[in-house]
Amino acid sequence: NYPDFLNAAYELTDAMVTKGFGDNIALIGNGRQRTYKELSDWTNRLAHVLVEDLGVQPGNRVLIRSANNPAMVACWLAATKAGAVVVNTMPMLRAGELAKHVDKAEIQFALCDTRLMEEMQACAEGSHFLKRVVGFDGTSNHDAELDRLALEKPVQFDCVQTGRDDVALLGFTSGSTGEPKATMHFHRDLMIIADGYAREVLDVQPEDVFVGSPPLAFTFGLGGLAVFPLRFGATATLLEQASPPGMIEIIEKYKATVCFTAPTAYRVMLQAIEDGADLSSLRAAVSAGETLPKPVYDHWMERTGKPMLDGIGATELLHIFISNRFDDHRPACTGRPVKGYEAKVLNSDGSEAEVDQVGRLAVRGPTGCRYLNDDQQAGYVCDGWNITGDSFYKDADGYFHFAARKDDMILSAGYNIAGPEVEAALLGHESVSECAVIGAPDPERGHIVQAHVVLIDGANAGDELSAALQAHVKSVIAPYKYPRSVVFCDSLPKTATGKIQRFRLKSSSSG
Ligand code: 3SK
Repeated sequence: NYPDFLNAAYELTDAMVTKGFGDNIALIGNGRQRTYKELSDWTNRLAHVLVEDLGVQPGNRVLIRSANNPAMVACWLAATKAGAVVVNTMPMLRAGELAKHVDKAEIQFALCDTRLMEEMQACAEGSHFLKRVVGFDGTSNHDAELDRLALEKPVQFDCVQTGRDDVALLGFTSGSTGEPKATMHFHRDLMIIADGYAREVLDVQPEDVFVGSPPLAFTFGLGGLAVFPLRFGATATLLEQASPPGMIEIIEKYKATVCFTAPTAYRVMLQAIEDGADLSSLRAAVSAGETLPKPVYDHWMERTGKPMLDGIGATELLHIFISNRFDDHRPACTGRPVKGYEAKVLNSDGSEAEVDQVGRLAVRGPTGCRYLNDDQQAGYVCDGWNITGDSFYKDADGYFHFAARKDDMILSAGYNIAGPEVEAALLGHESVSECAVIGAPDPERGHIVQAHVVLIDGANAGDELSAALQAHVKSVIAPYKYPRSVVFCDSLPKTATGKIQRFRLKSSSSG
């Protein structure tokens, strides 16, 4: 029940001023803080530049290239106010990867942090679509072209009267294959994730201060670090390099209350708590993007007395659609569907799986999925149900439990072994910092379980530790699941959004 005409950026800025939040701090980052009134003025000036100086028309696609900082949020809001369709991109993308985005989405304009201009220009040089690339100063010192032009503009802007079902955002996902796909999201979708998940599960209040690591270019980050705080008059802190120590510093300094990050970062935070860090201001620790291992959930509960909120989302659906709740959470469990979403588990023939039977997770809800020019649509969406790449089971009480990604099931000597279950067991060992489990080809067993393990500082890699890890896994889960091969490594390959790229480990183990 949103009005026919809805501009998400207007709702998150000007409307917040009208509602009385003008003096609340909206954004903190790069050494400055901005109130809602300042953010509204800033984004209105920028929107004038986009329309009057660059010639952006409603429906034009605008790429934004930046690390997480207030200027990136301002550019996203300004382009949305101008009725453009925004494509937020990760700062580490190279020219060739940017070009794939530009071609796929037929992007005409790019707003780029001047520090990241080189690859953007290289992309623009060979592009048929890009008409104009403009630099902005991500450090907010206002000495780049976009900022200088904006200083001349008025602080009032009549936002483009977009329809609630007009596309506002293209969320790019590379999946596990590396080929980018774009999913279309409407203005109303941006409101729905805030009025659904953020209100129902997190109960966001104006006093909340958000912190986290996911890039704004990933819809997990855009929701958690921009849409959710701004919808409720709360504060978003933005870190260009969101390492766990950086997040800990922000939590202590600003008494942050809501954190969005992945389990690996929470493990580091737990160690920091042991070492004296004060993270007691955090009331909500949201974990997504990777499976939350039971030892991390248990340890967090033990140290903070509060549950870690595990959830699953997808770029295709914009944000989290199944989640635990503060008063309704279970270990090694992703929880129940968020208000407005339905979920079920499917057998391979498309029928609904029995209770406790692993199958493909399907979800239906108001925010997706709509791929842009992609034949993946027919395989992913069936009768309104989005057929995800994740295997889950639903228990008798209606709670959903992650089993594996479709690609993470290992068939070894006739046994079906879920890689994440072995990973969770390994993570319970004191010497393991991170790990990824894959099926490595084996002449006798078809595949064997192979663990790639990053050790904590001070632990010694070698046969003795390998054997200890194998024995540990056999002691916590069925022994046939133990990793017959253990590979010690310094780091694991990850996507820009922090997801472990098991397919890279697989290709190196088979080649
Ligand atoms: O887990 C994910 O991949 C995800 C994607 C988009 C938004 C939110 C989440 C958790």
